[in-house]
Amino acid sequence: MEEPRTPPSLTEPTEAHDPYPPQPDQGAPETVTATGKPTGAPSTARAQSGAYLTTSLGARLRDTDHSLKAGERGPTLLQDHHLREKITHFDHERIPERVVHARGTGAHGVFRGYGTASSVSVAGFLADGVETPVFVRFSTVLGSRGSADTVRDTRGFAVKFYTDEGTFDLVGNNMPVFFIQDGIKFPDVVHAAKPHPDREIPQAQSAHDTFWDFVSLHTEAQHHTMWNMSDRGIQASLRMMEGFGVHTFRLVDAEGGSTLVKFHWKPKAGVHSLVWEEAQLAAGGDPDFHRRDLADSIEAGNLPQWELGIQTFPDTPEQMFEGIDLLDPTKLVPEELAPVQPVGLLTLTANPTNFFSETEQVAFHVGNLVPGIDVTNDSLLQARLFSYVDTQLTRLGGPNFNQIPINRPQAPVNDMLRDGFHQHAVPSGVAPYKPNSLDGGCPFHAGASERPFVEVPAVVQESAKVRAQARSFDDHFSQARLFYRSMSPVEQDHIKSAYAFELAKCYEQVIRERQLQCLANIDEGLCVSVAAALGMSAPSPTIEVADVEPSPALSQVGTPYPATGRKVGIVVDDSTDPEAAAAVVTAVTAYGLMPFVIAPSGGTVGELVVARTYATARSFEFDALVVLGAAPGADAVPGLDARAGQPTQGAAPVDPRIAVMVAEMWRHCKALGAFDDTGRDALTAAGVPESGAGVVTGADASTPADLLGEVTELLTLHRVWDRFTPASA
Ligand code: HDD
Repeated sequence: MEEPRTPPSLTEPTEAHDPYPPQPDQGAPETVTATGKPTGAPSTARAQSGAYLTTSLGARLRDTDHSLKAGERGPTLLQDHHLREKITHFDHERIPERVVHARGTGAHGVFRGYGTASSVSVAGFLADGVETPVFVRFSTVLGSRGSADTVRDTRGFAVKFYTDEGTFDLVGNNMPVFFIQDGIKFPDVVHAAKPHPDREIPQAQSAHDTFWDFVSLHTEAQHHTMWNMSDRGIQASLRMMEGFGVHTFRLVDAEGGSTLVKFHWKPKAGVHSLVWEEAQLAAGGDPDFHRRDLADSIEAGNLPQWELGIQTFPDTPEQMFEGIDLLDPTKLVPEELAPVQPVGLLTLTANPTNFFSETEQVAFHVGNLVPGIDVTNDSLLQARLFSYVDTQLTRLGGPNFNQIPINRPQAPVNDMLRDGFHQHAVPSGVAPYKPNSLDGGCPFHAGASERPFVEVPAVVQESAKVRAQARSFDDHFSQARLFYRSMSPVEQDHIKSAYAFELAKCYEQVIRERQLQCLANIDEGLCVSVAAALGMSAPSPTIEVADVEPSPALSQVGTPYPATGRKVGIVVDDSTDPEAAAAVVTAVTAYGLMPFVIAPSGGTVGELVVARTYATARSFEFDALVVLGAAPGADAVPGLDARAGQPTQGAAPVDPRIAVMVAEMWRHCKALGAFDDTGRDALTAAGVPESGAGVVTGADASTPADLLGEVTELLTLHRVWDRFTPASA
């Protein structure tokens, strides 16, 4: 009998069936909001149909594994259309990555207006109960498409609202201020922050000479740089990140009256960050840390939510508020002076079906406005109004990028734009011009009752053409001081360490000296600490900077948030009772937390599926850790990691990887729980005191509710802050 060429268990299934539908959490194209509107790309955008492999034009293929050859060992024939089509298409699969914000991840969702903004804006999607589909893309700024998620950087927070009145894009960041006051400086700051042009290093970070060269010379960047050096530069999760429209925008009411506003996104899960060591570990251990967290949370039904809020200011000719120039994007308005008023709720509901088609091809533009929302003269914003369409012409290959499924509006479209590369529409009629009689005058101008977009008729002062900025933009330091002095001691310590780290990575002494001078102007104590860490002397301030009232709302520490959706690692070993492990998982889930069973090897523990093995788990993945048992796995290498504490005499041996994990969780001030002697042994091996802050021990894992209750309580504050000993204490 002839031998099979491959073992039967390795053969492909042969039963013909239609393409698999999207996974439940990817249902975007066919998902509808509560009011029945489709979200995201329309279902007609689905690429595949039928059970059989075909050419791009539908001819069925019987083989895609062998090219057409003149004999089994002969040369390949030019006539092989399938070979040529397959390779040609592959050769052109990549498009240019975004010039900034190249690394990103997206999700579909829905926005529901509260109606609270209706007195200041006629925008339909802000009206009470109106549901609007959205697509959100989060990003880092500096790194390439394949760079790590947890680098120290600003994060993009771009939201596309597919409203009935056209598409509105709110293209913001996770920081409320920007490096520059005028968009003409954008190429400068980006060139300085991107990798050095000669060696193209470092990737995705600001810890290098050209960045610090620029920001220490161009001092209006100091405020944004302070945010980057703070914990805001290393956010714990995209779900736990604030968003800001940065610029001052205008809202327009039914009478045509306008109000100046700043947009804020407030995460329901709270605003939380990593610590620097976690960020560094994650960048190597899981470069996809943030995108995985977002997708996993949505898939688990733990849907991320943000409230959209506005700070409002009278639209006076001066456009100043409490001495702050509202057109200066390097300044924020403290929430204590202008409270953020909630106007709607964003919920992310579905992962993209296809990363490239949706997340990569989505094209945002600050000029995508709807009736009721308009721009101001902020010169940073004005330059952006040009840049976002322009950049898509190269990135997406022509002027028809709004016809790509993810960019298609959900409002009816009747434009007179025609032809161009990648034209997908088949417009009817013969008169794409106005006025016309041949198409019966269609399309018509919308009258006042048809809710057209109307620009605010703001008066432009008569003045000479100048290349200059108003004097009110000259203060570059007082708000950097405001931010620093609003931080808790532990957050201030993190800022000092971040400056010390980044400047120590610079090679040029003159750049360090200049940045220390900037820090002296911002806060002398900060400057002294950073200088000491660099082994340099601290300069004295050179200018007088206004003293500022701290804004407690800027601090991330101290406000409790629901612990829902936090990740708890549950460490078991081969001797753990599966029923006790199941009881712990049940309790974790009952508290609204996400359980991850960590076992010596893969497979199952009783009925539980092992989420991580001792080899694949690392501390940065979990917000809290609960240990039931941690005896060495069969693949453990004794003394694998020198940082693991040695077991004390008489204690049972603990797997060195778990000892490292417990020690890291302790160092990173995360909640720790241990059951029975077997769990306590892991604490001992890691050098963690049982009586330490945020350490909870329990006698019996089969009744875990109390212990998990305490862990949940600890998680509401994100970290066990008491464990940090601020240097300034
Ligand atoms: Fe920008 C992308 C946010 C200033 C030019 N920007 C981009 C993205 C975000 C921001 C979130 C990614 C969008 C996506 O996910 O596709 N940008 C900001 C914010 C700014 C800002 C909050 C200041 C307040 N940007 C800014 C200026 C310019 C640009 C001043 C140019 C004059 N930005 C671009 C761009 C990008 C972009 C080159 C690259 C990819 C894209 O637009 O679509 O046009």
